[in-house]
Amino acid sequence: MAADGRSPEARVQTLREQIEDHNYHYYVLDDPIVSDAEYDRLLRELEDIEREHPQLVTPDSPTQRVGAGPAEGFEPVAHDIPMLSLGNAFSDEEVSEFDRRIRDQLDVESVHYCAEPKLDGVAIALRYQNGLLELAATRGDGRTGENVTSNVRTIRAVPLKLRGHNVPERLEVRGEIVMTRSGFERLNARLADAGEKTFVNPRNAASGSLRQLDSSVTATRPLHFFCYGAATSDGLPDRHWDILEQLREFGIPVSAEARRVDGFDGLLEYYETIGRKRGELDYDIDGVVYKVNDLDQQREMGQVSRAPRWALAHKFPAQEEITRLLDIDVQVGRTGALTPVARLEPVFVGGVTVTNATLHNADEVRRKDVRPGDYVVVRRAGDVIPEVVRSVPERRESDLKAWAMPAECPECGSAVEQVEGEAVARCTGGLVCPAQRKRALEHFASRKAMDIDGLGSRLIEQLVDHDLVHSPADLYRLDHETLAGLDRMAGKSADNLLEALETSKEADLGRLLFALGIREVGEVTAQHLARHFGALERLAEAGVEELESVRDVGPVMARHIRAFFDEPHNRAVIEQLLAVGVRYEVVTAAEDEEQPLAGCTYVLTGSLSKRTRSEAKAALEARGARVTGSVSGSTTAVIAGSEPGSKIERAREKGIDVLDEDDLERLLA
Ligand code: 9MJ
Repeated sequence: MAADGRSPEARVQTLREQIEDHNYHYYVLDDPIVSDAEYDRLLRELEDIEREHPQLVTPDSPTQRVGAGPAEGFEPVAHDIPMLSLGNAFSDEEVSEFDRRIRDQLDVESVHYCAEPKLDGVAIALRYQNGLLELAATRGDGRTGENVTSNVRTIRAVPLKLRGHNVPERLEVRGEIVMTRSGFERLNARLADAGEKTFVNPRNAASGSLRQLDSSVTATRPLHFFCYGAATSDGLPDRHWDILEQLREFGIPVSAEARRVDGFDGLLEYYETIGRKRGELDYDIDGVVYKVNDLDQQREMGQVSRAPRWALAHKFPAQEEITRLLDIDVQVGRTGALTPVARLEPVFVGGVTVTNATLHNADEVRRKDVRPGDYVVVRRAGDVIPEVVRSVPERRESDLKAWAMPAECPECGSAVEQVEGEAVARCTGGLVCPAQRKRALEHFASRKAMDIDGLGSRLIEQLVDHDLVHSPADLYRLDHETLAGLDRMAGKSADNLLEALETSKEADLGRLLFALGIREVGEVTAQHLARHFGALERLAEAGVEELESVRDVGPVMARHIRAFFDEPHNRAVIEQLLAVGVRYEVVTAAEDEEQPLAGCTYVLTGSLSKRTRSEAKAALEARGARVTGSVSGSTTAVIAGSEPGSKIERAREKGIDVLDEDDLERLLA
């Protein structure tokens, strides 16, 4: 008997259904309903029972994903229906031409399309017979691929058995095996630790993992699968979109970003939307794919050589390019952290011309073996700052000297210190260092700190270089004449800046604390500190123990805060700020009264228009609420933006309130 007193057969059956259901929620609905630990417990229980009763093991059991040990090679597989390639477009004109051709040939006013992200992975065909995974084959040349079934069986996103009752007897789905970016980073870190060769990008990692001769190695790789269609529509609906929906119901993951769109304008709008989202996705895409939605219309369009005339890949500008590294400079940050910065031969990447890219820290330069004079791979993904990914040593022309962090700060000549166990090197000059002073002033004036409009980095550069400003308090002593005499400043802009400075004197304690630039103290923690202490003097006197009792403050931050106020120079800056007229309202109310949402727990889903999800989270937390990722009995309400996930349904099932964006704004107000 199994643990619950039922027969092992029955328990095995229940466990398999539960595990498959969790896979479905995780991979298809992208909305897990159990923790990883709970999932592992179920899987272990199933393994235990199957070990004791080997006759109960079936090929579609979730335990059969561990891989099988080394194979000789991969058998060729002929594709009954060839795997097509896609025509490419790199400009709006080419897309317009595509749409026009279809309208002409079909003799219609406007075309209904289905648009999908173009995943940058390994194309794969999966054959299901009576709902069971029978064969997985790579694309190969489109006619003949390789049998990679034992490897693909280890990928949890690929169902071994389809769900539902109307599964066709034979079904071949097609899609892309990808490695998530986060999984790729973890895998490379693991390989590097083990002294093994790392992968260049997630696509190579996915391909290398899928082509492992030992499927038990593939089983350890963070691979994912997204389906984008079926080989034939036998037994399926007659629109591409409906087919995708149907495949989802069979338990096959389909990208959540697929949409129905109309006409040329719809195509371009989709391209722009996904382009903006590209950086947030956890998998690489290199464009979007447009497909005529109606299958009859697809058949009427037909194909040229190997590419269908009813589909088009609209490519994004490349996110990675190779260029020459001219030199490595060192940039000094607000807290003295030194960042090596690559000076590059200009290169067009990710849609802009890049001349500088970060190298993060000296360890990274060493690990990537990047030397001035090298050719390097530069990556710019979305709005993320460009970075040097690696060097291309094959193109190194002669012996190049390895780079090292200078022993002295390039800006002020102070000693550079490398703290044991920390990756960053720091200038020890503090506010003597003009670079640190500039960064500190930029931070002080920034939007989330004192929000001093018109005080940008160019102006700060001049103010420090001309010795006009040493500390933030000096900003409030500037006069019209001095400001108007600076480069790019005139009477009007000087007036505006003086007015902005005057306004900023009415400070909010949280912002003022954030503006002071205490190490590790971000805007949210600064608000927590403000609420807890109410006045600067009280915070300045607080011991480490009391500091640690404040929300989000750990021992390291508590020490940084204490050290900040123990430094006489910092005390002097605060006194000067108060002396020049910076004031804030002393908060005396008890913490809970100040936290109107204390005790409430919210779940956010979908996209918001007025703020990002993380801004909404921070705003709720600043008012005392908790924000969690999944709906549970303790959830107060689910806040849903546009295109929410299935969390809404779960909330409705549990009778939990669902709020919209306007409700959220009212809540915060
Ligand atoms: C990718 N790579 O994401 C197709 N693809 O359709 C999508 N590839 C495709 N569709 C027909 N989303 C041939 C290839």
